[in-house]
Amino acid sequence: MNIQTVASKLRQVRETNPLIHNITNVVVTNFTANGLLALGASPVMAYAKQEVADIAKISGALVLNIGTLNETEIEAMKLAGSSANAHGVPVVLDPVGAGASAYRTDTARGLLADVKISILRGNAAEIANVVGREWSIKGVDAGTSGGDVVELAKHAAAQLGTVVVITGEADIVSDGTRTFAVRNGDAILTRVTGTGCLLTSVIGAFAAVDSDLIVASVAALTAYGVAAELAAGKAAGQGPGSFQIAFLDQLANVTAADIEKLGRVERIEQ
Ligand code: ATP
Ligand code: TZP
Ligand code: MG
Ligand code: MG
Repeated sequence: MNIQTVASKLRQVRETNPLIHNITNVVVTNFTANGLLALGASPVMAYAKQEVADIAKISGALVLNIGTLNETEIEAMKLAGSSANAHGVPVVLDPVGAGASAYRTDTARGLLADVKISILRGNAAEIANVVGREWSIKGVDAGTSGGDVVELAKHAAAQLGTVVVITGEADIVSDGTRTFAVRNGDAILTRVTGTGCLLTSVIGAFAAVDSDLIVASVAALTAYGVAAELAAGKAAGQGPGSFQIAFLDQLANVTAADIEKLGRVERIEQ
């Protein structure tokens, strides 16, 4: 996968303007919709069990996010997921806070059991807890325990039969066989809530335009990380509030040429 291929996926998202069906949490709903619009995708948030199957089947991707979960929403996620599966629509899952409570861990595992998930995206603690490994977590934020994130991504992908994306200072993508690291982004992303959740939906937008889910994930992470770096430059010396606005602007303004110049993608051979 060369950087030109990675960069070309951003153009494809903007040309295609894919509809992304999100069943997400109440914290990040508006930010996610605005982020997808800025990038060049078309968001829809739809939760009612009476309609989720219809919306999922006409979408380019379905994104499930358990950030503020409840029974009604989980039921809707399963209905939407089964419709997406039946119609060949990729499903991306963000297991927000898995490991922080048994309910979150069990729900994430239940969704993986009942719905064919194409891509699972979380921080290291969430992914570790989904596959039954010890890893400390503080609410919805990754804990501090160090560990081999590359090994974890490969193990989780092989165990679950999905592409796994683990984010942090470096982002790791693996299907259990092919593994890549993306080293873009800025630490100020950790000071704005929902930057992980929006990223999961952005991965959905790229999965809508490329059925190679490794390429889609790497391209999404690179575009997102480069946009964040450009935004951090624009908002330098200010704070997370200014960064959040600058970041939405850069999701709209980042170009394929920026990605070719600034993208840091590495294949991991081990
Ligand atoms: P957490 O709740 O642990 O913050 P999250 O769901 O918000 O998890 P992150 O891991 O923060 O997800 O990933 C969101 C974005 O922030 C990704 O693009 C990731 O690359 C970026 N990111 C996270 N930490 C850093 C860091 N220290 N330096 C640069 N970019 C980072
Ligand atoms: N609480 C429940 S969901 C949520 C919070 C703070 C948002 C988490 O967003 P992210 O993208 O994982 O930082
Ligand atoms: Mg974060
Ligand atoms: Mg998160």
